Amino acid sequence: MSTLRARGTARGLPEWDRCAVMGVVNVTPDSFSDGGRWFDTTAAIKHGLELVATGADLVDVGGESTRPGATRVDEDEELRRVVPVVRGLAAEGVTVSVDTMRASVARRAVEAGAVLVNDVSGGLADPEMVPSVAAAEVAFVVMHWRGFSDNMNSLAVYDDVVAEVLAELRARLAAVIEGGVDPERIIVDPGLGFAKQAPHDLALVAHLADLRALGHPLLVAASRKRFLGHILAADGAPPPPARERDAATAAVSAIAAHEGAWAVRVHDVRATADAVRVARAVEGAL
Ligand code: PMM
Repeated sequence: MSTLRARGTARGLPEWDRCAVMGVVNVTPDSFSDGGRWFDTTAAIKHGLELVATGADLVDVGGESTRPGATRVDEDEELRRVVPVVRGLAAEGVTVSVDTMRASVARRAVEAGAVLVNDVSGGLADPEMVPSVAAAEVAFVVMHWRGFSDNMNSLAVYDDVVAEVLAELRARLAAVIEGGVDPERIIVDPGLGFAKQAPHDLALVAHLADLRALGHPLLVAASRKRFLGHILAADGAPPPPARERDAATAAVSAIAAHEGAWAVRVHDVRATADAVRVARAVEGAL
């Protein structure tokens, strides 16, 4: 079976002929890599359209920062940030996903045109999320998650990170399917940087094939994350800032595409779109 065919797609989403590129629009003042830049609705919509123009297949809109240590935004504020941006992008024909842990935000975003709910907690943060996604019949990202950002670093303890993430994801997938979400609509994600230290993230990237073997389309979201900063830090020097990690991000995108990922979630779309094209050309030459 070719890698392309093995990649799979999620029902309700367009089928891409390669690893898709998910561009990120964080409508937040404090996301760790682009906080504050797209905080205004008009700027956020414009940025989403720019991401599509540079090669994004879909755009992920979020209104709550999940950077390590972040505290939660309140529900009204999250709705205020997210819904108009989802509506504006969907009205322009963009395939939109909503990055939220709240069922109310997911429901309103779907009404506004989102076709995928990207919940970094995999439905654990809000008991209404799984029933809401099941009822809405939209695609759902189930990410590996152990707890909220304010204390997730203390949860980054593993004997065998790959085995434990796989086991916890399997349990989560079973619960989400038991809760009524169509298995064909579920995408899995290892949750790089969430309750993980740099060596954990690296081990997971090295074992993407095991994550693929869970049998669902795979989303990989390495963009600008701390483990890339660790890799890039020169001897004794601090890691480069988040916005100087885009070449490293594109390297992971090429690896993920080669390993059969369904999509990669990135801030800098252009470099990753090229990386994915290269991976596809190499596959084509096999
Ligand atoms: N990471 C962030 C936000 N949303 N969604 C998924 N599915 N997977 C991730 O790893 C993920 C996510 C945090 O990154 P950002 O603040 O730079 O957007």
